[in-house]
Amino acid sequence: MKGRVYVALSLIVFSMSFLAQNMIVTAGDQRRYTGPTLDPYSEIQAETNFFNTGDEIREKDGRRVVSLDKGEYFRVKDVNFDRGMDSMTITVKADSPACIKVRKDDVNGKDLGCFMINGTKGKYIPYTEEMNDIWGKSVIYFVCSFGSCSIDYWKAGSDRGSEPKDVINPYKIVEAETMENAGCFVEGDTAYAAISDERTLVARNVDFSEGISDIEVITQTRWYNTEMYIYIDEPYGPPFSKLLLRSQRFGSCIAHISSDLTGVHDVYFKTNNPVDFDSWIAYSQK
Ligand SMILES: [Ca+2]
Ligand SMILES: [Ca+2]
Repeated sequence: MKGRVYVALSLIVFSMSFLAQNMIVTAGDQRRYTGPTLDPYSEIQAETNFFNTGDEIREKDGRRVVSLDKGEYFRVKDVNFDRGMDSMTITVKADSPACIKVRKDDVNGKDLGCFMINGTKGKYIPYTEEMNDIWGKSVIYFVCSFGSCSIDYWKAGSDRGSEPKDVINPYKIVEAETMENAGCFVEGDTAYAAISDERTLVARNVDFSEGISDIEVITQTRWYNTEMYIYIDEPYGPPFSKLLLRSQRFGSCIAHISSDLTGVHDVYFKTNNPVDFDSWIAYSQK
């Protein structure tokens, strides 16, 4: 019972701190409505996080911080990087050298950048570093990879203003022949791309802000045991999804996806045999 009360209280405290942050609620186009998000271009308190293996502590001056030792991290989700990112500032204290890595999607995910912190002599000091770009509603991790430190708050920097990035909407049909490296062939009314073990296709800057539950492809192939492999951001390593293609005439094949993928990514398609690839579409998690 005590545990339950604690969880309920934590949720209330968390919801309140989330609300106190720079929350944006986007109305307008209902299809694009993705719920409340955090504005990373204003200060976000480190203690506003969705998971934390470090300790949340209150300093003598009243500030609340997240204290991380080597290997510990905290996760922040629903961060709306709608202006991208080129730098980040964290306000941090360390008694000896420490390193904080900022990663996307996963605690072991791609590095966006890294802060090398010297001893700060008991003070909280802002550190700014260049960051790799990230777009759209995303999940990021702050990982302490060396030493120990305490983070008070953080803020992303972008000098691009609010011009929207040219992104692909995967929740509408994406014609395969419009992707990079596709080539364009026509059979009857269908324009399609050629894909094979030697020809990888890529759709860049695909905005998965609404998550992904399934992916559907329209293909045809004369080859048996033909598989399509889908990769995110890099065309190697374990595939994000795999589909068995059976249609000899243009037809549909759907794969269920169990992943928390969100944000903007490059999507690579490969097959083990020659395939005519008409189009694909993703289904959101709603
Ligand atoms: Ca704080
Ligand atoms: Ca097509």
